[in-house]
Amino acid sequence: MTPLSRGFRGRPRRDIDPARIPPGQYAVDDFPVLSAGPTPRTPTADWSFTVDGAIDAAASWRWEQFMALESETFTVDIHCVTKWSKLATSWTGVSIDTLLEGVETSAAYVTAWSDGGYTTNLPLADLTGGKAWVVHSFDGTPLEPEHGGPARLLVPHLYFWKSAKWVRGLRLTVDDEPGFWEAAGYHNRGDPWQEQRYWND
Ligand SMILES: Nc1nc2c(c(=O)[nH]1)N[C@H]1C(S)=C(S)[C@@H](COP(=O)(O)O)O[C@H]1N2
Ligand SMILES: [Mo]
Repeated sequence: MTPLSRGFRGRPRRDIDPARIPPGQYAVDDFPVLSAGPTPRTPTADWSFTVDGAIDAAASWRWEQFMALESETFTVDIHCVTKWSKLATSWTGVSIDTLLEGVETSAAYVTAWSDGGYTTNLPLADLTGGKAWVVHSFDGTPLEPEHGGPARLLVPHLYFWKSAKWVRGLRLTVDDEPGFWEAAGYHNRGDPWQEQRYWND
């Protein structure tokens, strides 16, 4: 019998290491778009990124200033609460550690806010220590507006709703303030490995 080339039966799926798929998730090859409203289109000429709230001095970068910050290109897996995971996604952006350099704060929480009104809340500790970025490129090309361009938050170790698209700032808060989906019943933290999908999970 002629061995059947795998190529004749369609392209085999990328080898997927099951250990990289959190419980209840499945891997996808495409890149779904999930937006709660219309896609804002802020020209980079009008764009800025602000860190403010419970800190002594707010900081703000215009687009050119932001793009001049030290950036990193890195590969991570992302996990949406609607159960798709996308492995080995490549991004370029600025580490939150860089954006918070020199910031003294008693705040333990952060609200990320976006053009269009979206917000999401996170413990400050989930944004620091090399775990989160504001990214401007996906796969080596400028981030598409549908996926959050010109820039989005990326917090790959939490469900993807924490990765605010069209992000414009981080507000440091002393008290934890539920964001858009968190106030609507999604889990406050959203760790995919603990399946923290909804408020009581
Ligand atoms: N500003 C904003 N950010 C957002 C959302 C949104 O509706 N608005 N949706 C969130 C959700 S639920 C997911 S799964 C991801 C989807 O990102 P994608 O469209 O690039 O896949 O963005 C998150 N960030
Ligand atoms: Mo999502």
